[in-house]
Amino acid sequence: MPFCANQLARLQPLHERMCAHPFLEATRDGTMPDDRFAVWMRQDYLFVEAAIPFISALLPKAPVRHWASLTGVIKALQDELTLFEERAAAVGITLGTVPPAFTTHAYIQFLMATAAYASYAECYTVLYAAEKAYFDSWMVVKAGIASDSTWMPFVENWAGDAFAGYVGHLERELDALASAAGPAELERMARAFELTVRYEIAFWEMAATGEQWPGIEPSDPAR
Ligand code: MP5
Repeated sequence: MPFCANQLARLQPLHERMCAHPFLEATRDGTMPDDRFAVWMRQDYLFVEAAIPFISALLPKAPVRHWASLTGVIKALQDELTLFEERAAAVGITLGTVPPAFTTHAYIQFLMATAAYASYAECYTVLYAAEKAYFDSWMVVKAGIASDSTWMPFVENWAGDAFAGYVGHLERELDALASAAGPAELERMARAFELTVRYEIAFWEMAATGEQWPGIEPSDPAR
């Protein structure tokens, strides 16, 4: 079985938990309070910002045949930042003024550590697993969200045909990288895949609960 299909089968229970997350269901059903959705927007804006140096750090490790697609990803991430800014302006919220939440911070550090210390195939595994997670998550939202929802542009970004094609491309390339990897690297790739899915669940959870950093008490002054 190709690497991606194998990992998706192995991680199916986790994947189902991610797709059934109350954050996604409430966004789909139109019951997500705007201020809670704004938590996700502010945190994901930070994540997308950090994804640009992550992808940039992959270029020196990448085969030359991947350079064009990776630079395309950087451009797409920049367009995504503009999408966030445009949606934030539409609903009157500010971006870039809050620090990363604990989970956002951890996920970004995981990206940076992977880029610094892991092989290209492991880095590509994280990229694929994160993009696939967003595609599948936003497909859940797409299945029921009102067509005039304020959040529709996010659905169109991550659950549209262009993104589906991009995720399919990543899958084929990752399967090719995996078929050239030895057993030890394949094991590290499988671990990176699973960690990424767990971070994705944690990210929805962080947004849904308005997670605080350890050590913060409700009585502390707002930060
Ligand atoms: C993505 C994202 C998708 N924006 N945020 C998280 C937490 N996971 C995955 O990545 P991209 O690069 O924005 O399509």
